[in-house]
Amino acid sequence: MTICVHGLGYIGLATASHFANDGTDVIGFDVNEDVLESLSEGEPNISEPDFESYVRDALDGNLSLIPRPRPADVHIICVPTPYDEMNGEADLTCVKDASRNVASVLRPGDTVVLESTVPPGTTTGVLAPILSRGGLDVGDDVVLGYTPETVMPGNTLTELRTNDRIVGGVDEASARAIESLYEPLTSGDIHVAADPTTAEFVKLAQNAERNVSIAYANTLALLAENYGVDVRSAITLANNHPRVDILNPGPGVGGHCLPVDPHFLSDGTGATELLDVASQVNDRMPEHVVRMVEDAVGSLHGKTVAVLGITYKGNVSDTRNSPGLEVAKLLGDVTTEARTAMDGGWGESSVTIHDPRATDSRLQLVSLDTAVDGADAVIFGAAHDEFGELDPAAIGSKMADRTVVDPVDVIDTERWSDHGFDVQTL
Ligand code: SAJ
Repeated sequence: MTICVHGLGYIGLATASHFANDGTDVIGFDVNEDVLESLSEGEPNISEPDFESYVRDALDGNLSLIPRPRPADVHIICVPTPYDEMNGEADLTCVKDASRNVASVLRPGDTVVLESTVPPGTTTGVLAPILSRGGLDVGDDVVLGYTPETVMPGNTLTELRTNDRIVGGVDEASARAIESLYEPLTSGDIHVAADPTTAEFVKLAQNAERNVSIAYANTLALLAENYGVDVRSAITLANNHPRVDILNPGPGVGGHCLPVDPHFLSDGTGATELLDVASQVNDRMPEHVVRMVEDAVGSLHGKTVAVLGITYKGNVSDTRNSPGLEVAKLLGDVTTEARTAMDGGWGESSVTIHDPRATDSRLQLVSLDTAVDGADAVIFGAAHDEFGELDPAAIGSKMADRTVVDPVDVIDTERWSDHGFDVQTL
């Protein structure tokens, strides 16, 4: 059996490597030649070391890269589905392109699986019609279904091997064929949904639930401030109830999944009101963090603030929709176009940004020493493990004033307080 994976981003690469390392011949295709080139040079550019070496093993073994789509027994589509904000809908351009690529090499008896996160109805309403154009009948001639990826960036490999999977086929035979394809890959259970649309809905329901739950935690954080209550200890106490499991507050919700996926559920009926409010609550958190700094240092005018951690969460390199970066942008100009930290933004403060994991060259990232040198305040925007190890005495000795705002709960507040820091937390 040969599997062709279409789209070698984070998920496509994980999926392709997983099948290849399990002994299957895999061919990987991506429309982006730069991706193919860096992979063929053995540079997967992944921030998780174990995942990176896993991909290298696959490239040294059963995974080969191809410059154009080729026939294969199984086609797995793992392409991006960004949110088109202008039109308020999912941008399915890549899914349609990949479907056309698959259709161009499709043979009777082949299997096609979509893994990308998509609005309910995409597999049957968008993918199936494109595959049928050449005269093949989906279901009768071709196995077709949807199974979403659910791995947590930062813990990719473990979750790939252990997470349950949801599978939805266009008919019973398709569902069973896809179930047996993925069965050897995970120690988790495989759950067969009624159809692909249900499986697509379930994936969105999972991420939308998390977004709402985080909005609830953020709401509690705002309320707790009014009562002088430490929200994290309150949540820990509340979670002792057998049916309560509140998540953690933070500077906002970032990444390419949680802030986007709830929009994919929207069908224009207004039934998504709760999801919309949750997103608004989360979107307002970066502003709240800036206010926390402002309250601590007085006017931000002329002040220098160092933002440490601008990836969308701790221990990843991805800066998409990053709340920490949003905090920095509210404070001042953080792009390389601004050669030096500039006045501007919210309080005409200067902002410096440091991140040991981020790789976005458009950002004016500086070393830790440069970032904190002369700063009036430090904000932690992402909970990288490295930040938990920082020495408050060394940081404080470089700063103009000792204020630290930690909405991501990464430092030992008592330790930093002992070194004369005014510590603000969520
Ligand atoms: N966050 C909080 N408080 C929390 C948890 C997270 O503020 O208690 C923030 C994070 O800091 C980050 C954002 O939410 O900014 C999203 O982070 P995350 O770790 O919750 O999720 P992602 O986006 O990295 O991955 C999610 C996961 N979905 C679920 O857990 C339901 C992952 O399993 C999915 O595979 C992934 O989306 C995806 O690709 O859809």
